[in-house]
Amino acid sequence: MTKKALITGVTGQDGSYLAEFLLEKGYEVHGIKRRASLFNTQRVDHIYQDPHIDNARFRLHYGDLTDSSNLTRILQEVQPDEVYNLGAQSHVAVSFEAPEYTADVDGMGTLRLLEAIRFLGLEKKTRFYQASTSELYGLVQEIPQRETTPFHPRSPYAVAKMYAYWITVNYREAYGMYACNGILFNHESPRRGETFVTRKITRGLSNIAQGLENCLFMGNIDALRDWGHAKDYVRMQWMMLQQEAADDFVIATGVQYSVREFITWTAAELGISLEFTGTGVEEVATVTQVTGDKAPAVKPGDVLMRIDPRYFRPAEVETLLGDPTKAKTKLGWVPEITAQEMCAEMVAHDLKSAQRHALLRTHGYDVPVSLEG
Ligand code: NDP
Ligand code: GDR
Repeated sequence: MTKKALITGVTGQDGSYLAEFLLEKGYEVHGIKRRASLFNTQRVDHIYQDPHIDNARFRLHYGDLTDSSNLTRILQEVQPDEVYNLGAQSHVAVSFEAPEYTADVDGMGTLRLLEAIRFLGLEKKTRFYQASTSELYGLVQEIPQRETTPFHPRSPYAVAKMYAYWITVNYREAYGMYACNGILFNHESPRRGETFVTRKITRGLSNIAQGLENCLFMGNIDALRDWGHAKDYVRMQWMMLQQEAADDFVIATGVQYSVREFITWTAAELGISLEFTGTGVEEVATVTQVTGDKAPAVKPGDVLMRIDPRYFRPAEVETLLGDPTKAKTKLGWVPEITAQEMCAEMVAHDLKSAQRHALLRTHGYDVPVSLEG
């Protein structure tokens, strides 16, 4: 029997990698996509299958985590063996701007999905994965953070995700559902949203290297994160649903770097050496040397990065470092891609895009950088 999976957030970074992964495993994959004025399916276009052909194994459904009736109807139609709840307003800084919406989608949305599963009598058939987050640890109580570390969320996003975490545990305990939390630390890729810090850096510096932008404006570059690759992390999401009993797991690499280090790696990938001088909001990164041919628009003395306090958050998570021992020992999961390798892959992707854009510009086709992708 072909297994069926339903993914919320299929148009996002993780949703696209997970859909690919499950299709390779032979699953029939259903994804929930929000209605938008643009297609917004760039991350899954390469696996799209025309629904008119026989045996199409990838299908998209219009839906939204704020709409119970819609979730119930899709679940009833699909009758999935596995549900992966990846849909969320996932930007921490944006959650301070839109706290109520974030609570509705990230917190209540999880409840709506669990309740729809129960209402349809699928609670013994359907396994449920909840995209929990290292942001739950916020103001960290223990280093490194593990499954037993107390939570102290520091943003409306993290507080909403805390509700989602506990309602998942509650449905497991109350109704015997196979429901798991993956407490995932930051994971990135060339498909990462452009406003998250790693992608902002790889894309921004690649654009600067090609003369499309002048300077990168950053927030707290002292922040420390445990960065992994999204491909490694979606594999683990699936593994968590294949166990005998449902459980919660920290997914992390166990290695931590600063945002400043990520800027340095990115610049190095482009053949640029940087020197950081000044402190606080006065800190700048200046070019000391350029080698190779990847950054023709950059020369020594250029200031490539400045601090803009508008990227500071009302409450910051300064440091996160995960302990993935439980995932390694119980599930045999080991991340295969290092943060530096991931950075190189992201730069290669963004540089190619910047070079294409620069070429178009040279020939008089001035597409806005934001639309060129
Ligand atoms: P993305 O922001 O790339 O994707 C989020 C997805 O959720 C998109 O498909 C988005 O749709 C969808 N979505 C947003 N609002 C709604 C809504 N109201 N109803 C239905 N779908 C909605 O996030 P990631 O792929 O990076 O992360 C996946 C999940 O994992 C998220 O829940 C995130 O909070 C969580 N997480 C992520 C980590 C990371 O480092 N990446 C770490 C820990 C947890 P659209 O394309 O239309 O915007
Ligand atoms: P985070 O990721 O908040 O950890 O949430 P993000 O990449 O946005 O920030 C990481 C750290 O970098 C600092 N920072 C900046 N961040 C952004 N976005 N833009 C900047 O200019 C900038 N300058 C410095 C931030 O202050 C922060 O400390 C991500 C999301 O994917 C969540 O959904 C997920 O739950 C967590 O990771 C784990």
